[in-house]
Amino acid sequence: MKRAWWKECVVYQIYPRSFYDSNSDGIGDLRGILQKLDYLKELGIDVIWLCPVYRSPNDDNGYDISDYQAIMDEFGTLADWEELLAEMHKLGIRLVMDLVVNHTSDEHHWFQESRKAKDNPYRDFYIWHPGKDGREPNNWRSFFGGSAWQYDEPTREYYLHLFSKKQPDLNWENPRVRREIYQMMDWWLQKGIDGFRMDVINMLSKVPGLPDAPVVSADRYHFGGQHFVNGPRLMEFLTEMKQKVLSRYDILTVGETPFVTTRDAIELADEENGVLKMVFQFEHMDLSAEIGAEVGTTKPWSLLHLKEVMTRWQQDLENRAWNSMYLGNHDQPRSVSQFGDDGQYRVESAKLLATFIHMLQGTPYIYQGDEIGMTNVAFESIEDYRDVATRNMYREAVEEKGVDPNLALQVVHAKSRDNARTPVQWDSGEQAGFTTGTPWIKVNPNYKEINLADSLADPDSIFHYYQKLIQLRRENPVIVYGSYDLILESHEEIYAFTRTLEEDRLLVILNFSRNSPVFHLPDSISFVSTELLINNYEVNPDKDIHEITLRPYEAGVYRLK
Ligand code: TEU
Ligand code: CA
Repeated sequence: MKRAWWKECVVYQIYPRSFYDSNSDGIGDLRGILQKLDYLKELGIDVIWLCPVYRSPNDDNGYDISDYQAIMDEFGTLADWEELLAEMHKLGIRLVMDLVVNHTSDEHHWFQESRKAKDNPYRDFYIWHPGKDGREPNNWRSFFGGSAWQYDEPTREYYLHLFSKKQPDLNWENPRVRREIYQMMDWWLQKGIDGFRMDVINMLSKVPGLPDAPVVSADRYHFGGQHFVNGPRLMEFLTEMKQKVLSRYDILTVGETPFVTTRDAIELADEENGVLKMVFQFEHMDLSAEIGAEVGTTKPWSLLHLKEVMTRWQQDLENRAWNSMYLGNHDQPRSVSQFGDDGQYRVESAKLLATFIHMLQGTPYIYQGDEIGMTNVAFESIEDYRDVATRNMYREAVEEKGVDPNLALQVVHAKSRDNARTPVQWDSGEQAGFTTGTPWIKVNPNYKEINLADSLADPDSIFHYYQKLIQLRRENPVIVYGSYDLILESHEEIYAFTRTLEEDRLLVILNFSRNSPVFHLPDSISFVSTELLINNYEVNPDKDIHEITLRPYEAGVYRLK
């Protein structure tokens, strides 16, 4: 594989609203991030992916943008942002900005114009259609519940919104839209940013005629992905974007690409001439949480499935394309709650999951708070939830489908995006040290046991374990570039694999269970001696690794010499 800084780096994702509040209004902000940069430097990360900080009415916490070239008032000013970027660069930390161009806010001036009249010059910036037989133009379901169409009185037509009705989809067929977007991207790049994370970038191109989705249930609206995921003109649009903007900068570009196969990913992030540097795909996440799933559905996952999916991605992309490694973000439940054990083995399993994402091929992404093992939250009332998707789906389930409210709330507890959006737990003081005001969303009540101050004081903490993993990755090219080989393929509790780069070989052993299975090294793997790189329990470094009785959620990495 070709060497590149964006393959070697570790990314830390910040959801600014919940990171740190510098002025007591209960909302995290840019100066809050500035104040915590030393902490991030100490953790050792190289890049920050900053979720949207642009002007927004916050229907979807910044993913509904009303001005791409202004900072959201609650977050600060453009001057604050510039200071943040300068300080980051001084510390050697790069900045990747979120790019949300599948849709804008309905309060963006383009949309304000667009909705006024059918002959408005901005009309074709969005996707408008007359109704069909007194109903929506087609049967597509919005990711956030209900129809993907909204009737708009002034012109008596519907506009398309794959997400909330305050997020109208842009019409990428219109060259003027594309030109405006490219100019805006260039404006940020000229300010010196180091890349873009591109929100639902594989949904830009819709199939002409916008055909109905297949009817799969008695519901009125259905998932229309086949008509807008990796649509007919997607590659053309992204090739143009690369040509006009991206190719002129040495940047990290990562496409958030739900529903892609490894083939799609290779096309998008091809090692030689891809339009993006890497994809951020969801197949492993979808094992336990269907994207856009309705309230009322939860899905158990199994280690064998996880292995199958991860292994396929590792193998198919090898020498061809680059991937992102993550187990949680701002749209997902907390990784330790979803893939580990957030009770008795919280610390062990959080370290195991960290080992997992750092030891695979791909760029690791740490979501804020995962480095201290923050967990899901279970608010007592739906009123405590803020996420538009959670609230819509709860309402739809309870009011329209008659789902028992307690059951619906249980699903919210397990799956709500707000699990990841409670404030970062800085210390054991009031409001977890996040704010001295009233936080926009409640803090997780477990902050007295789980917080950063305690993690920093404890040499054995999850934080220090992450620090060590990041350091190891920096020192060992085999972790970044080595090829992946699965061993013990059908073991139901142990996930083990090797990474090989020329003469250098690592063995990674992960016990994904609360039990104590025995690890037997396959005969095919031979070596003269071993060196222990990291383990989440005390171990004798000279231990014979041919047979190991693993402890619950034990994770270990050995060099085979
Ligand atoms: O997410 C895209 C996406 O597919 C998710 O909304 C997903 O459907 C949902 O989170 C299921 O859990 C991106 C952003 O990451 C998300 O925060 C935005 O809400 C969304 O796009 C719209 O911009
Ligand atoms: Ca604030």
